[in-house]
Amino acid sequence: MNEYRLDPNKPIDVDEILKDLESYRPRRRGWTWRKPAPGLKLGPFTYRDCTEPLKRSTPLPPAHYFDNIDPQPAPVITTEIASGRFEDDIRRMRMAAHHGADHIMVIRTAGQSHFDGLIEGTPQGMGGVPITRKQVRAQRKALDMIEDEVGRPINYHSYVSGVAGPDIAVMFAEEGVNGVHQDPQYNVIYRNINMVRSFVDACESKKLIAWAGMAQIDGAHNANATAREAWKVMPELMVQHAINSIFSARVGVPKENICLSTVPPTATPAPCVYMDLPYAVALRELFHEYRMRAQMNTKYIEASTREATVTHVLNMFISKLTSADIQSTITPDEGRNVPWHIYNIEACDTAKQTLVGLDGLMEMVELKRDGYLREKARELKERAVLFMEEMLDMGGYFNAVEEGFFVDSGCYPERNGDGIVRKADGGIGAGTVFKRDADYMAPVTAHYGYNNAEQYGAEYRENPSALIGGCTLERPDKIIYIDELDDTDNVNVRMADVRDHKPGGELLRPEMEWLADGTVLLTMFFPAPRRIAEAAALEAAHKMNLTECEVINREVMHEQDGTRIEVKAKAPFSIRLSDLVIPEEPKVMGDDEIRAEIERRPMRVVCATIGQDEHSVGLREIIDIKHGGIEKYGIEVHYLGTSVPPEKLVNAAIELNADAVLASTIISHDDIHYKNIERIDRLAREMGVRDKLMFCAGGTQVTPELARAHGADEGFGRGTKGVHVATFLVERRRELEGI
Ligand code: Z98
Repeated sequence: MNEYRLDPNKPIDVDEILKDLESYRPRRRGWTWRKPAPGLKLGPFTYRDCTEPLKRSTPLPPAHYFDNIDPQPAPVITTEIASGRFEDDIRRMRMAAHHGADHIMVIRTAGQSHFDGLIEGTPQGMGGVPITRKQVRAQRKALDMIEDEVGRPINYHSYVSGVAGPDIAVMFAEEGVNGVHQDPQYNVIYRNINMVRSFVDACESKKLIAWAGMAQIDGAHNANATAREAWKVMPELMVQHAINSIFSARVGVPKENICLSTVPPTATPAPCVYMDLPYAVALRELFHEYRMRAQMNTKYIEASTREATVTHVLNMFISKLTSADIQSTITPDEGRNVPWHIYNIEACDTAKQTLVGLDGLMEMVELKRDGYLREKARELKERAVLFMEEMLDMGGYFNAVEEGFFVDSGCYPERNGDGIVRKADGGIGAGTVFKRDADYMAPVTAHYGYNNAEQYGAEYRENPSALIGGCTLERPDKIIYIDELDDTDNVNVRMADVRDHKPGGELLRPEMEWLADGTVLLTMFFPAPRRIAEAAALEAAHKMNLTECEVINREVMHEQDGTRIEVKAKAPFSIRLSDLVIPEEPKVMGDDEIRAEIERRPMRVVCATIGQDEHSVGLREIIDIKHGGIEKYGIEVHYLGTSVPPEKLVNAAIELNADAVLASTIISHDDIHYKNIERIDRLAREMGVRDKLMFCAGGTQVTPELARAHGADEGFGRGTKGVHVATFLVERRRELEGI
């Protein structure tokens, strides 16, 4: 076993994760919920609905105003990762965990549902990752390390469905997978897998889910995403939830591990909260014994991150008003067909920010107990019950599916006759279910139904695998680990191709989903109609020497006056670390520290825009309290105005007995800015005050090096903030006084 551990100061080393996988064993089984911490105090605040904070994490952007606190909301936060290359997803998992995700779902490659057995090795996927033992083991191993780093268990998740459902369930139970989607209705309706086979397989799969303590998520939300008008299938969604939930409970999955995959069915411009909230209430009332996994609406998602984010936030508002045990985060990647690392992470931040922002909401507001909300919720439940009753009348689920009951675009009991029809003897795997022979014997753990083990002794009834000294669930050494089957399509080949860009090394290339993929996203605006703007954007990207340019989002600002375009393209170059000139990071002291120092020892500065220069905005940004300028630390500022001759500035400094002069200079023709800097330095020397007068020069064309070379103590260029100048002044004064 190798001793690799994550170093917080280094990129995760996927090579190390891949070492010794054949002997890696998961360290635990089962799903983990967050630990509530009511009354949690962090920085200056008290939280009501938060959970234990992380040991190491990346707080939200404004956290630096609040002691860098990073409160974690109550629901488990999901991110879906699906780039097709599991090795790159490992890096994304670490980022996601640091932003608060503790449920990592790996989407499967297109078509895996139709494989009738396990895949081995690590082939590359399309629209998802081929789920194999090696891939699962590597990611679980990486997550074991990541959870040590962030100090919170991370639930790893994928799908137990398709023709090979039970095979996958066994592998997941062996490999420490913590959560799964399992719902035979999904097979039947969306993958056209035979219904008898799907329900029989589901019994076996659910037994394994129960044995391994996995959380199970159903597939009802897929009806929402598929239906022509998603809000019309609300009654049906409840029926689907009911079928899978009670089925799972009967097979033995504890109710607290059965999660309903619920989606607010609609999105703006529909009056969505008015429609979605009664539905959410109805669901919580009918299914109060189960867990809610709230997924965001994806049906109406377009390619705009802004729009998707608003939908996500509105959906989380519903979650907050009703409840969510797991909050999913989906990104507009679904609309653009590219999974980008950064949008996964942003969506996790959106969830964290929204839910923490809504902390304590339910202490202050309450859902009305009567009126429209309750009447609508009741109506939806009644429709669902009627649906269920009609289904029973006609002989049950299989008959109902044969009659096209599901994903019909009418709101039951309305019917539009456009539901998905499947035949009980049709679909993939039809005719593959056989009655067990009388002497059938299965000496395995977590097996559904009668398995003849007790013919060898009553003690084997509950423990049939004892007959063979334990099956792979008890004896992982019996697992046959296959490393790779394909010499050309595997992780080693892919990683060798980009070896020179290994994170932490000399070469860098922009990346969106795979290491060194070169993908960039450009936002452009053209004062032109959409079609012209699209063509112009592509042309612009070509002129930037980018390749594989593709418009992935267009938003009309005005039909004639402007269109916003987003282009995805490839940058066909790499950047050498040794070629980079990385300027020193500007020093900044803490606001409180500067304030305390100025309070103890007041400071006075005189400032002006010098020469014949009427610019004032830049300097005012540095001074004014409104923009976070140096005034806010209590520094006494005397502003002399614009076009101030250097003599006047120096004289004023002497008269006022100032500690410092700040000279702003924007105009740069004939190097006038540096000439004026030199003049101030010379005048101050001539008047004998230069050694105790600090002198800073600033402006868009000023560089620190040249300002110093021309006699200033320091120069401040573009991007300077008040805090940079204040830090310099405080530190310089200490230096001059030998403190
Ligand atoms: C989600 N964004 O739920 P394939 N089984 C069930 C599913 O819901 C799904 C699959 C299997 C969604 C992801 N759901 C979509 C119950 C998929 C996936 O055949 O490998 O695509 O099965 O988070």
